[in-house]
Amino acid sequence: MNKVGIVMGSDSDLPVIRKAVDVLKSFDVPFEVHVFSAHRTPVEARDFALHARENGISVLIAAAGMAAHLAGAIAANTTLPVIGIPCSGSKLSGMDALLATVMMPSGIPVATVAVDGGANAALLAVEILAVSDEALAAKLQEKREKDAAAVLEKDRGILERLD
Ligand code: RP5
Repeated sequence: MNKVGIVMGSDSDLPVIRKAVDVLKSFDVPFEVHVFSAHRTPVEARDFALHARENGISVLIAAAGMAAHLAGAIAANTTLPVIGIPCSGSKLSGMDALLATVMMPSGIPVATVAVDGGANAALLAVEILAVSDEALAAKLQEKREKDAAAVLEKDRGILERLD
């Protein structure tokens, strides 16, 4: 199966990445994880993106906070799909990272998820892989049904909780 490549700008982004890793593990999707910064280790970040495809990676996830140029810098060096996660934790609570990640110039797309949206980043990566993997698509459908059932279970119990 194709791999997901995950990169974070700092190990302080780990709680967000952990949510992504948990989702990938639940789908048995292989992944590799790195700490490379667009600003502090630009050469390593670039090399990771440049060689991602030949290293068996099909989708990339890049998480960073503050002036979050990591996802864009990764996307500039690969034609693989890149999913950006803006991380909170700065004085601007992630608004800085959100704008820096989402406002990409035409020609270099980054699919940006919510601030700290590690789980959705991984789900989107799985959905991309599932385009050409029916077994994975079936697992996604199963999860959707399970999640819906959990909401409906809450619906049935909501009146009692208001007593
Ligand atoms: C970004 O700056 C990182 O992605 C992190 O979210 C933020 C703060 O990094 P540290 O100072 O915690 O290493 O580059």
